Amino acid sequence: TRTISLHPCRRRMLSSCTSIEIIEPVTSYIEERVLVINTGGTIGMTPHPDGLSPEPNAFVKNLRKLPFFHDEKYAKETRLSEYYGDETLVLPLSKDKKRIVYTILEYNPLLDSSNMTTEDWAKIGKDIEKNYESYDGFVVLHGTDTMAYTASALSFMCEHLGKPIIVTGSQVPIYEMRNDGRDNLLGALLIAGQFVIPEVCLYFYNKLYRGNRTTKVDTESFNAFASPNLTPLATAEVGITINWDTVWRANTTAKFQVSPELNRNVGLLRLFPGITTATIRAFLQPPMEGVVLETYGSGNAPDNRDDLLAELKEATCLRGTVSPFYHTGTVLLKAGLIPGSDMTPEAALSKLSYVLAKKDLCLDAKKKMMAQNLRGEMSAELAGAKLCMRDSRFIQAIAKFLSISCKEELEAIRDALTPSLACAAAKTGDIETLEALKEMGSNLCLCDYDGRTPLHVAACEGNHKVVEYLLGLGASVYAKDRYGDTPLSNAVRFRKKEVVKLLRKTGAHFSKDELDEAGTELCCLAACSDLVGLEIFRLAGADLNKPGYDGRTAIRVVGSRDTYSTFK
Ligand code: ASN
Repeated sequence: TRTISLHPCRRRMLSSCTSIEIIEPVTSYIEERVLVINTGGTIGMTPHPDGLSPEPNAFVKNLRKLPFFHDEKYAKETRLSEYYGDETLVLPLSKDKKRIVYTILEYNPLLDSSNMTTEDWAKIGKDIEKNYESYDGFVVLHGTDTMAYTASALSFMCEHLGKPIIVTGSQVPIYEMRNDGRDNLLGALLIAGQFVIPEVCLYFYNKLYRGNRTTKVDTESFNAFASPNLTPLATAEVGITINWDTVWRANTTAKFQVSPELNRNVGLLRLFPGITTATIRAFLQPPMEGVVLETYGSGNAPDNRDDLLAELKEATCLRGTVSPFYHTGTVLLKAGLIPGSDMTPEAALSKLSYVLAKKDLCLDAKKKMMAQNLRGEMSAELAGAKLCMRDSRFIQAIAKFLSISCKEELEAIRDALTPSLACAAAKTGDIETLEALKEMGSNLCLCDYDGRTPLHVAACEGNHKVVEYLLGLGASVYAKDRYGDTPLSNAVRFRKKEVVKLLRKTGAHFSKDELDEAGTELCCLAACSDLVGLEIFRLAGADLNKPGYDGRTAIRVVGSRDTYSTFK
């Protein structure tokens, strides 16, 4: 075991202070960093003569005064502001013994979400991209009126996402005595800082939803959002329970990137009895490039309105929900419309906007993309991975031994045992067993009792094939074990060059702390002429010019010209 967490510069700052007693209690916690982007919304509004409006430069100051949003004692002891600036606060220690250090980036002007446009979505996306490697998770404070649109749009713009982005806000300003803002912000911070849920989510009234599945349903209740076609990803009651089987993962080995371009020539047309051809024709006129058509029931439209169908045939549209049970449903498919499955109108519209902005795709490719499930925005066919006693003699034997037979108990055994079994299989490179565990319904991205995932183990072993296989299933490169180690730091420690390369390609990176600490480690390696070690650190993203604790760089330590030229 090693002591981790505090930033080395802060550790050094602390060790230079005279009172030694204060150093001990604060050095053994893992700090997680969250960036809070404050775009506005009711959560930070104050009353003005014309009604509620956002209050600039007040949010951090006010949170600083609330003990459950800022632990002043810890901040002082660890010189938090000195290191990260005045916009950074720290939550009290979480139940899991983690410190969530969060920095607030306030937009100017702060906006009521009714005033937001696609440009604001792009700005949020770009700010996340700019800060992606410096934080473990992101919280976006936002007004509720258009929150479901923003969450949907961000989910498409953020490609190959590996970290949580949680959009939240409130119905009542955080400054009022009775409000929902405190619970919403606190819940979002705790989830973003402690769980690697690689999705754009929306957190409201103790529930974490997939952002592109939500819609605002109530202006009066604290329970303002619903996710009609998908159960929540997590619930925050006495404890926070994550529904890991529902979590969507980008199963690629590509790096995170934001695609901020959106096409604004899109529209949402709701069919209603008696709608005229003239209305439809006017709606479909240029510059309109894409339309989401909200139909009746399970995707039906009148089948006795040739005039209307003729207008629609002219266009390329998307249908809200589809099940071609009725003749009134099949007519739309025949008219060339793309079925929208169970997408919300918000998701369908922002997806259309995102897809139409892809300049390098032809119309057919765009149509194909619209019909694909890109970010879990529509229901996919179930893989049929259900636990069945017949499937595993091992689980069956344990179940028999423990005299249990009901499905829930079996699933509990499966969930308790399979992470360890999967880690063991990853160690020996046994993809067949991993495959069998997956078929049994096990989630190979989950961690064992020590927070270690099969990807950590495969990275230690340098098992390239297993690493590739697990990444293909969406295993997270950002998972941290109980010592704060990621698969990348494991691969570096055990010098698995090819695995380091693959993890880097997938977007893995050293944390800011690791990068700062690397200076000293590099000097030690240089002092022992350990070229392989230096090369691994370079491949993992460390800067060979980073000075160590005494200000010297590894290159200076090496001294020899030959070695120097290898790393220049
Ligand atoms: N009008 C506010 C907004 O969307 C509503 C809210 O945040 N509750 O910004």
